[in-house]
Amino acid sequence: MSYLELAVQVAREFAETYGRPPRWVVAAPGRVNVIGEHTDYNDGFVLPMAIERYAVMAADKSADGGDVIQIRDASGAEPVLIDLSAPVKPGAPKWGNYPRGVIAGCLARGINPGGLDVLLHSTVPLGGGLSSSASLEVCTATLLEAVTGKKLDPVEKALLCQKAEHEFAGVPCGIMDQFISIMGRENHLLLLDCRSRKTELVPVNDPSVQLLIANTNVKHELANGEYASRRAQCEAAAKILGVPSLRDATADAPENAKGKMDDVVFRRARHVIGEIERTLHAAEGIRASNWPTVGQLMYASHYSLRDDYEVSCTELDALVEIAESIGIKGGVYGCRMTGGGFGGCTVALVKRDAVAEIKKRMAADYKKKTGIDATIFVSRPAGGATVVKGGGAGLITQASSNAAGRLNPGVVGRNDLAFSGNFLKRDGFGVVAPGGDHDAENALVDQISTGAAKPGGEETVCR
Ligand code: GAF
Repeated sequence: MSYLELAVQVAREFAETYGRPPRWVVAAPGRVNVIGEHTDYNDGFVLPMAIERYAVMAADKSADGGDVIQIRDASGAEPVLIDLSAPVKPGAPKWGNYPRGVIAGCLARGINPGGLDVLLHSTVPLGGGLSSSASLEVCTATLLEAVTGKKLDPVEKALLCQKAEHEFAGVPCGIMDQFISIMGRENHLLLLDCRSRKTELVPVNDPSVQLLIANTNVKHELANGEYASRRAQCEAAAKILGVPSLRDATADAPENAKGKMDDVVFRRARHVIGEIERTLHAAEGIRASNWPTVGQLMYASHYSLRDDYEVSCTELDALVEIAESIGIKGGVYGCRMTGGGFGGCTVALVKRDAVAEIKKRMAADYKKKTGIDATIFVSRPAGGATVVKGGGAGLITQASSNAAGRLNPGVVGRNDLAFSGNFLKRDGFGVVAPGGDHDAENALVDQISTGAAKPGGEETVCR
């Protein structure tokens, strides 16, 4: 489902819940990290993309005019109530700590939306390593921007969301997830230098490949404590090597200092230093559409995460082994675990025309090996957080120009159809672009009707 279709659905759910239509609808995507794992908090490089799975919030000013933000969740989780007349602190229910932390950060910057009635609906799988928490944080910050009309600088916004996760959810995460949820761009990966925070968009427009995400549907409990301990081990390694962070260490530094560090710290450092190198090589490989090389780097990343960093698990390893046994002949260039680890998802680089067969094989073999049903889907690189309704003309117009821009290389999908004024009007979204410029949408609809462009089905169609 495109974010527009999802937004329309969530707007309806809001109306069912609160008895009136929402004034604002915003969406923020989850992400899959193609390579560069556990490098962000070592000042290294990461190469994620936003995915077509979103946290969406529909909202209106609170019906009673009070100072409470109430967030209901479409899945029926316990609602969150945040009273803005008192200091905002962590509390119950736990999932509310992500929005609470973001709201506290916004209030500290003078971004005060007043009381709100909010409905949240997320299609980012929880605990799947696809950044359900970061998408929730970024979605909250985007909502507050839309309501108050005060726009945060994107880097400041990412750091505010990261701080919420550190201080309200107690997870000492890096900056990758929040950055990509904000700065994702359709059909691009984001090469992020986590030290300078400089970003480079790396286009992925070869229609012969796709990224296939497979959810193990397991999440091992130790994840949070282990994450913090990895971070501490990296800091210990950097200290022993006499560098500000592992980003600054040379490839042979851990080997040369082996006598000074225990084996675990040595292997953690070896992973991070090697992974930073692999990420830069993979970006080069993607720029050159050198898919076999990118695939090999993905496998190397997985083995290093499994053996040196020890954040994989039998279920993730099973999926990677299955992918490897399918091999390039069967359409798989490479595969690795993605995200923090201890469960969650793998990401595979695959040939587009082999996707259906690969999905079938991975699902069947995984079930045979583990007894668990995997959830497997493709996603093209999606755009970052968006105000779908109520934010003025800007974003929807920008989205439609992107769609129109994409017509020349000839990529048209279901998302693009959603930009047609008809779709939006039919679903009561006629006001999304008040006074906005619909030329790009009209051009798209014209091209579709004359056959110059083809709308897709579930998947993007490439010509
Ligand atoms: C989690 C964290 F939130 C990220 O910052 C990153 O460290 C990732 O694990 C591992 O690469 O998603």
